Amino acid sequence: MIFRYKKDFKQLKTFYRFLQSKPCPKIPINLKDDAPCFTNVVNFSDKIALCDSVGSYTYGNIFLSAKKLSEEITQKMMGKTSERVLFLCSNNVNYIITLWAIWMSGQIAVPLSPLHPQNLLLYYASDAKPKMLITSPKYKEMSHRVAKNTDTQMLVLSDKMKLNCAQNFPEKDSDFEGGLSDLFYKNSDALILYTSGTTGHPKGVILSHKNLCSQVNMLVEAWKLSSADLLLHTLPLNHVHGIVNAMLCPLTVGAKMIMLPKFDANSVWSHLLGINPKFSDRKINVLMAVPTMYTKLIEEYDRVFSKDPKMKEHIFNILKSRVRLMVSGSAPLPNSIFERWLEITGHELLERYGMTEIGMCLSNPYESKRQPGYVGKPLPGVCVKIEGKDINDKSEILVESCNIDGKITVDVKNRSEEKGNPSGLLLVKSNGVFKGYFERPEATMKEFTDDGFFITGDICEYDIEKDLFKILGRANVDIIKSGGYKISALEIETELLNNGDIKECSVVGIPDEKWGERIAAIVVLNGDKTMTVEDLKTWASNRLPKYSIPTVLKVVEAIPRNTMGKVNKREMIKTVFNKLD
Ligand code: MCA
Ligand code: AMP
Repeated sequence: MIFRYKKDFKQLKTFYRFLQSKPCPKIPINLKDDAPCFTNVVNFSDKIALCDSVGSYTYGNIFLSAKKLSEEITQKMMGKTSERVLFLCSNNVNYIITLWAIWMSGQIAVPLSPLHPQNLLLYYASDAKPKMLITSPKYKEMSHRVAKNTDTQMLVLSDKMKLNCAQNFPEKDSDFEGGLSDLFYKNSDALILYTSGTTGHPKGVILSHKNLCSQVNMLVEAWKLSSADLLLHTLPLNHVHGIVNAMLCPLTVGAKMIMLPKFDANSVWSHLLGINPKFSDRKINVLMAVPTMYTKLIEEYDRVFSKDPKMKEHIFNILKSRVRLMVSGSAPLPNSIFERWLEITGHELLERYGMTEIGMCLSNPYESKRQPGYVGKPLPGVCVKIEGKDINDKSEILVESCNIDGKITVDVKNRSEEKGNPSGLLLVKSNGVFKGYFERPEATMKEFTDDGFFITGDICEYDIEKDLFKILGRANVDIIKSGGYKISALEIETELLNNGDIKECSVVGIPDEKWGERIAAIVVLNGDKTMTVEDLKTWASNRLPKYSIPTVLKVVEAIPRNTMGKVNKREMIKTVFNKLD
């Protein structure tokens, strides 16, 4: 969608006036504790839920399409429930129909990403032991190979499903009853999301319907999400950020979404400014994105508007008056981006902290000032602790903070002037915290304390004076965050060692303003072999997801080791790449 910004400037001004006048109604919703969001559809069945590149779809239509598909799934599953069903769909209505259909038939959804290479898809398919793989026609071949290799039955969505969903209108007396009993969902698993850790292969994080409801409800409450909202969805749909925060939240409250097939800075600006002709009557008021997306939006703004003061003023006025919430998360938001975004749009980005295993946990306030570099306080229903070490190197709790029944408490233990701000491992407890890793009871147990707190692996500080939490980074250097993706250095190293030219390697994340961290490989080559970063990228292109492929390569004679023969990655980031932590 190429937009000619200047040419449409006049249209933008007229539209701006129109926007000022039309508030959307808010439909009151009773938030449920453990039922999937399609059970709310009866409250807003004729409302538009989604606009994608094909058309617009009402809640009622999506519900009815999902119900039809769920009958097919149930039949193919021969009545069995709680089986894993993989699905591979683009970011459009097919994704929501399929997800709802899987839940209506009582199965557990395992979303796959088209960005993942064949070997990774095969790994997920063999680990999740699915009974079915559902895919849209676009990914039929790719999915067929996965299904065949793992002996999974495949269901290809009809080409017409999307069109039917856009065109058919529910009868007046349509029945929006669907799915299984309340009791079933109360005790059932909903979703498995794969996440990388510091050891072994990616693990499946099991989230129950209760977990998802809790994750949704806390955000609806904290960020005042409602049916009056129109959210621009630009995130991948195999992570909590894109699925729960940006999709299930609006679907639960009856809000509207514009879903882009993928993030594209030009297209996001067009939508934010309401000057995309196809969607010109839609005013976006909520955006959720990772810091790299905001960086890319700023780059695009500088490229297109920097020499046009009038346009800059209009952008500021439109976004300031129209948008009510812009969230950043999944990785630390650099202060420079916070400040620049404020200057361009008049908006303080609301930074929050979360994780696949726990959903969202800490958030800056919705109503008062947001502090750059900080992630605020616990969200509703969340308790956190900071665990440090005492002088005998024994673990001790330094801070405990909870948000219960609308009241946030913070208890700083053994407080003293000399100690400064307490910092240490962040521990979390809430109804949003996952049930466990799929078929890995021992790995699950290792991640919880005796009193049931999840050990995040993030180092957190409580700033006593500001009364705010701050994330200082990961305890383990082998977890890299790049573009908001969590990436295991060890998984990349394992893959690189399959390259016959590489004798030894070490992978690190080096700090980068745009990507958070860049993936850098330090390699020792066999014999007189040579390698450029382009060679490495080409070789890795069908072996690793694009975002996991090293973009920095250093060929060395030997991997630097300390006197004990150990590789110190933090030291290596400083010495080999001249970067400070
Ligand atoms: C791509 N490139 C990179 C990286 N990725 N270079 C350095 N570091 C990287 N990480 C290079 C590519 O090789 C390519 O180069 C060029 O940059 C453009 O890449 P492309 O993939 O086209 O970029 P993009 O499509 O614009 O992707 C950027 C993105 C994406 C949209 C920011 O990374 C993204 O969707 N991130 C979101 C991840 C996310 O949702 N995380 C949530 C998980 P060349 O042109 O030479 O090929 S965390 C979560 O869910 C928890 C609960 C939470 O807290 O939210
Ligand atoms: P994932 O497991 O992919 O969901 O990624 C979760 C991780 O992202 C967390 O453990 C943090 O390391 C990181 N993260 C998420 N939000 C933030 C944030 N606002 N600031 C710093 N790190 C964050």
